[in-house]
Amino acid sequence: MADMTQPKNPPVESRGGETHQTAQDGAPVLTTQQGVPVSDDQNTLRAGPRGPALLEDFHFREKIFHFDHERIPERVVHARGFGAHGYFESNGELEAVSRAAVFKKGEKTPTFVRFSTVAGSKGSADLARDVRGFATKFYTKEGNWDLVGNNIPVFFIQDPMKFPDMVHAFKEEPDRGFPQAATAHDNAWDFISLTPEAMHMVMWVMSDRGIPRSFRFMEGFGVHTFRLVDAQGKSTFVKFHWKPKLGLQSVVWNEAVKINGADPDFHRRDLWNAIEAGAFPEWELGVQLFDDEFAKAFEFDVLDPTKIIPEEQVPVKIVGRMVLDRRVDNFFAETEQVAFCTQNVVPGIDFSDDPLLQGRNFSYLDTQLKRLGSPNFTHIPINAPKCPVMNFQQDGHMAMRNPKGRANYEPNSWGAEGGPRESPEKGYKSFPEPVGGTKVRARSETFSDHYSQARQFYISQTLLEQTHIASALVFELSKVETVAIRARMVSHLLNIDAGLADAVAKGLRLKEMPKPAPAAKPTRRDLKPSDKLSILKNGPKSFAGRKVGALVTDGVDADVLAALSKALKAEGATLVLVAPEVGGVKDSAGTWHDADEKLEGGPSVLFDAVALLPSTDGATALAQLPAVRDFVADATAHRKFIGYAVPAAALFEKVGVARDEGFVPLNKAGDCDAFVAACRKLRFWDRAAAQR
Ligand code: HDD
Repeated sequence: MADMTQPKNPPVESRGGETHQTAQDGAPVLTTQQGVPVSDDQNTLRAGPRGPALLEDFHFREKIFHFDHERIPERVVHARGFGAHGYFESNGELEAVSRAAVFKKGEKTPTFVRFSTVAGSKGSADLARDVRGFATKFYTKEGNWDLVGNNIPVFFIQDPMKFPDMVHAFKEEPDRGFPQAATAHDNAWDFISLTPEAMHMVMWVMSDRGIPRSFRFMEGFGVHTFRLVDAQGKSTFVKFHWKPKLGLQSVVWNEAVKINGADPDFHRRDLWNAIEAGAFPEWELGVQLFDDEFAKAFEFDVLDPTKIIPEEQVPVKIVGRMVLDRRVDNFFAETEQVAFCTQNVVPGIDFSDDPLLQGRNFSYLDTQLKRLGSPNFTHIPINAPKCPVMNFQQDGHMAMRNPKGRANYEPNSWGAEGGPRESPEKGYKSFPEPVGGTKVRARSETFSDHYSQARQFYISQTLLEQTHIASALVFELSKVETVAIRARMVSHLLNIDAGLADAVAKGLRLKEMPKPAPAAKPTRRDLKPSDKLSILKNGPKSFAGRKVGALVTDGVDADVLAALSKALKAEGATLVLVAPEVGGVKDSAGTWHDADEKLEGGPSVLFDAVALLPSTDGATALAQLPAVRDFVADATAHRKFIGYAVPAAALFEKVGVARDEGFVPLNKAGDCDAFVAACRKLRFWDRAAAQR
């Protein structure tokens, strides 16, 4: 059963000195921010019980003053996110290529990761179709390294000048203030269809990558080409990849829409519960390494963030693993206040001249000042390095750490007491890349092929995944009111794949097919498909980390329930009990089982597979409940594996679903292993395209 135990409240922060203890239960005494003990936190100070409030009430005024200032500006993008602590363990494979301490063999470095959606506000729902942020802070021995990536290896734009326009277009339209957390509107597709460089990224976002099942089942990418620098100063180009140990998995769109209603915190809860249950999510860090020679010979510019290097061309080498094993103690203090910045690099890691990366290096530091209100945001524990910080920067709002002693400048003649000094040997040195050129505002011609890799992505997908891309485009563009924008988008699709353009044009019922969009390069290169780009070709081999929702009633077969629970546990998966009432059910042996969810609050969209285990009487009663119809019909339509006991047949009949091989009998304890084995495929894709 799902382990929902909550931790005890963490101890109240103590700032040293004695805490006042209450006489009754040993709990600390409530105090003001000044540490003054509070006698009454229920009533304001008044002139008589029915009299006016008194200005003198310092406790009330302080409490309201603090409350009035609780909010800080949300992130201008990636506002909704969820973080967790963990560690990165290096296997030493990069020791020869980078001098970074984090890559020493066996080195264990604390990390903090924040996953996010991009367009929605802080309170938006988790299953929006969107890119997911995957930002990692490595607290290394030589300072903090931030790898601020996404779950998609390319980006919409090539030049940071366009970032504000892109974000404005994607977010709510400014006059009406909607739609929230959705690109399915005119402004977004107007901008995209006027920005051919976005086409590759559009293929990714419209694919199932845009609706991941869990943060735990997503890849992550550093996107840009970076440099690694060894102890002798030699540089190697690198692209970073995170590979989830539990494999890739996404939901289907109809599920996403329903999950957003049933549990808008689906991704947050999933990560929280997994760590709580001790099923720590894990990723391997992989790198693609290449040199100048490869960069020159590669058919695209390695500085162009709208391009990938296929893994078939430069294989991904695993250099370590990251485990997320600790939840935050406080969401605001950690997840909200964490401040990532692409310019946070450490000796051994350096930038490339990717223009987007260079622009990002300015934006992140700048935005943190606005968001966190002081240049001292690095003093907040979640942002503070875990190695010594020694410099002469001082003062400012909320300074927690000022230089000690007389010297607050350098050079000085105070000797050892004069504070820290620079170190040419140990200090960060930028790679001495020779640069030169004429000052221009221009896009390199090597950045101009916008369709070849978009097509490569599309043709690398299974037929089913291609259908999903077409349906996503039809859905999004059908929310666009301006027909000319719909048609302009189809004109780009013609440059990617004629079949895709045709499917979308038909899905939108365009009156006529537009001409292909003019392309900077008339000839699109025909690239080979890359299997690594498909989710379904890279599915997990086990059902570990997944959830089965078992719909149970009084009289549920005790043996089957016990065996199912055992088989799932052995697989590393979770059983969630869904019952007509949350109080629970009594099984055939008379044992009581508390339910994890009431049927109406535990629809099948929240699970990877379902088991219908009613008794005969239970099935008759369930058949009367409208929520059962959705439970069964959705599980079938979303092509989930459905384990069932004989009495559940009455429900299938009532709902009108036909059984296929994805329906696995669960009538005796011995059936459970076969059901779990079937679930490893995650979905019974062979089920005829469903009605929803
Ligand atoms: Fe960005 C946040 C990832 C391009 C400007 N970005 C932000 C976060 C992630 C990314 C994961 C959230 C970090 C967190 O959890 O706190 N951004 C990317 C990737 C990009 C990218 C992978 C392209 C490869 N970003 C990008 C550009 C600019 C920005 C081109 C501006 C020129 N991004 C920001 C920002 C944010 C941000 C405005 C908002 C909140 C923050 O930084 O801390 O500075």
